[in-house]
Amino acid sequence: MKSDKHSRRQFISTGTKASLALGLGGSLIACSSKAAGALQGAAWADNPLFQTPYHQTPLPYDYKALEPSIDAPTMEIHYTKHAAGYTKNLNEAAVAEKVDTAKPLEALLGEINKYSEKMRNNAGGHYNHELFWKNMRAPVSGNAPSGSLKAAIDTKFGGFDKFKTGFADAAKGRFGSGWAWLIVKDKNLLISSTPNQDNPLMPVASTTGIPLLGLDVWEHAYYLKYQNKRPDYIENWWNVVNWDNVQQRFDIAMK
Ligand code: MN3
Repeated sequence: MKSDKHSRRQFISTGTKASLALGLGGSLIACSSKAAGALQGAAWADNPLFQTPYHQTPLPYDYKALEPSIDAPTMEIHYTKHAAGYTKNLNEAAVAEKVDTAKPLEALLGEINKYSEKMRNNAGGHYNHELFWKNMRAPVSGNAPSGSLKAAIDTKFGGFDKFKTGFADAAKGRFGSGWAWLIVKDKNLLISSTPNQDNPLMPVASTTGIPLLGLDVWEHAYYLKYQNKRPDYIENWWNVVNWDNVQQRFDIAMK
């Protein structure tokens, strides 16, 4: 285990040196230290929960499982068309840019500024959706975090309701298309958001960190059922958050 961690650190360190070698100019130091921040503490990166493959994994439930919060037609189109499109385009970019797709996608996201715009959009798109599906489950009444995650949310945000308000504000406030996030940065919980298909693993994100929970606020995620009412979609989405999955990610991110 120890040697695995060591080799992962070496790999990340090599990646950082490779970005240095590209000579990105004045912003170089800020970028590379952000990348190191996002991938810091390689223990989490060694865990299978944080090793996303370059192919779509099967949805952990059927298309109708998240009803009424998210309707079956939306889920089917979202998974088979939108998300599948990102996966296909990611793999095209990976061939063109000679990426080793046997390695987890997280490593590439941590140095996304070495790659094309097509890679950024589709690596982000694929990663974000793979996480999003696993962040959800069939609706649970009174759905809420428990245990150490609940305690950390209470300490950081002053309670679950205040956290939900802060997260929903980030999701509603994201102009146009993007994502809202709950992340761990330097062993602290933070709420953030990113435009388009960016995510907090990318050094280009305004706030980098380890993603625990992501919410897709592209219109394709809710328009069929909610039309322009993004706040209603967000409100109902809380019923299908898989807090067990978020807790597992939290435990690993805090190690
Ligand atoms: Mn989407």
